[in-house]
Amino acid sequence: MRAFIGLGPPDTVRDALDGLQSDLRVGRLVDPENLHLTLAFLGEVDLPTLEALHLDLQQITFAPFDLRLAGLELFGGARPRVLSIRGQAGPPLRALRAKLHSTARGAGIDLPRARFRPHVTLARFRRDMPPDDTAKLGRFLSAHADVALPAFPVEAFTLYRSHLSPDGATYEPLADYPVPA
Ligand code: 2AM
Repeated sequence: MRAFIGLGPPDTVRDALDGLQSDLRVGRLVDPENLHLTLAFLGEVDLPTLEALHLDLQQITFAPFDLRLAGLELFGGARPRVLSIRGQAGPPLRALRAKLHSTARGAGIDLPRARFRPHVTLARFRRDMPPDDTAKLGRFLSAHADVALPAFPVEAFTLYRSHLSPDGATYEPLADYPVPA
């Protein structure tokens, strides 16, 4: 199955992102319950490997830290494909990601060494965006590019299964790994 490890924002942040998305009149919006920040994209993983990983993830400890989402970014150059909001890549977030990556590698999962660009994807766009939509997207960015949400505490990470469908992906939380009390 296709799986990844990520952070699900608290409801207050989901609501704020939902409010922001409702001003965006173009593209395919990510449903509020699917909003997340990916820490480790695992790709296709078989069940025994995922079960082994699950046991290893339960052993991970980290101190809770604050995360802030701020600033919109568009990917895809002249033909934007994705709109996301940036996560601040402070040392605690990087340290947690590094632990997750080494744990996943230890469980036999081959992770590509990509640069970490923490973000929450808000919407996806068709490559052939009509000019009207391009203009709407431009207006949305002028109004909201510098959005900054209140920081929230990260006290757990989540293992997700990704279900792909023609209507867009949905993400099913399989297990939460809270910091020990
Ligand atoms: P995206 O939001 O930028 O599309 C589930 O698909 C999650 O894993 C999404 O957050 C997605 O990022 C991310 N993802 C999908 N494919 C990926 C890949 N090849 N490398 C890194 N992250 C990926």
